[in-house]
Amino acid sequence: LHNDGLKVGILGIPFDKGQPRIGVGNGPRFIRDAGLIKRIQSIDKNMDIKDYGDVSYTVSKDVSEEVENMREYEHMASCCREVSKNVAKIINDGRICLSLGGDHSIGLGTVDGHIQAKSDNIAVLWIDAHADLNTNKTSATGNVHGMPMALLAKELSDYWPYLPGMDWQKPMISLRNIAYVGLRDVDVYERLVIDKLGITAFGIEDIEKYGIHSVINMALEKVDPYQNRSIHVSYDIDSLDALEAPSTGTAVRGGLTLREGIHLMEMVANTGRLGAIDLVEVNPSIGSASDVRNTVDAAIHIIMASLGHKRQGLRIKKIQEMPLQ
Ligand code: 6HN
Ligand code: MN
Ligand code: MN
Ligand code: MN
Repeated sequence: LHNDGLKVGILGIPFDKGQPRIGVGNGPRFIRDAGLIKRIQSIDKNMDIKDYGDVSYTVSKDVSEEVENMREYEHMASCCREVSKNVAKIINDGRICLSLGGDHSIGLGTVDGHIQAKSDNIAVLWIDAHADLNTNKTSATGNVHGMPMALLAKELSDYWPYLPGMDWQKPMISLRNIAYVGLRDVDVYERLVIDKLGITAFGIEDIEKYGIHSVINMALEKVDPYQNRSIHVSYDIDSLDALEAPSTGTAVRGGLTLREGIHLMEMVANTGRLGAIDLVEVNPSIGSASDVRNTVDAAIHIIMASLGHKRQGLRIKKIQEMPLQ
């Protein structure tokens, strides 16, 4: 069958200090408790799935300084260092790394770990209502979950002050190898940077105009033109419409449908080059019990599509595999 031999490693990252709302740290537990592993295994009984548990960290001394307008900087820096090591290890174990957030500041660590494991040869799809491209100078909130892309981008490294305890975070990615999909709530300086640096960015109006299928083909063509890079999908659940995924801290109406989210993940799965997925910003403390159920279930559908689940049903290749004889 198509996904025979797929190997997956799951990493929980119960980090919530990149934004002010409590609860997002419980995302990994809720997603696991909704039967994540069983449901992934149902895609293919031969899939090799290993749960690496949750990342833990302590704030180390060399990160104890404050950085202006970055709330809980020392926690983010310390946590992401551990995240990066763990993600690199899982990928080096030959597995697709599935990271469960946590808020989106952990994307700094997951992308860094992927870069380390694949010696720079990665391409990033950042699926989000937001660009997460603020520096500490441009951010109106000081919330570091709005900053990971700006921390990762080579082209923006001169726009940061010295960041204590972040020397591990190198090398960084070129903005040529990242694309946004789903943007619809972009801050004024983020827009300026996207336009000035020519970042590939498909807003929700582009999806309206071209459809999700063409948008993903165009995005992959841009970030991975020779089709040889390991693909990292950083999936912020708030890319989905607030009606599809209400339990998230910065929900925005008018977003992707779950169908579009699933389809884009199916397309990435079909490349055969998926290296890592982040599923972030599920906050079980927001909304009613059924809001939480819907949001967690949407997250699991997105994950399953990325790991080869087919809505049309699996096609059996050889007649000998037929169970009904
Ligand atoms: N996220 N642009 C806003 C900020 O605070 O910088 C919102 C960021 C949201 C981040 O959803 O991952
Ligand atoms: Mn602090
Ligand atoms: Mn985000
Ligand atoms: Mn977002």
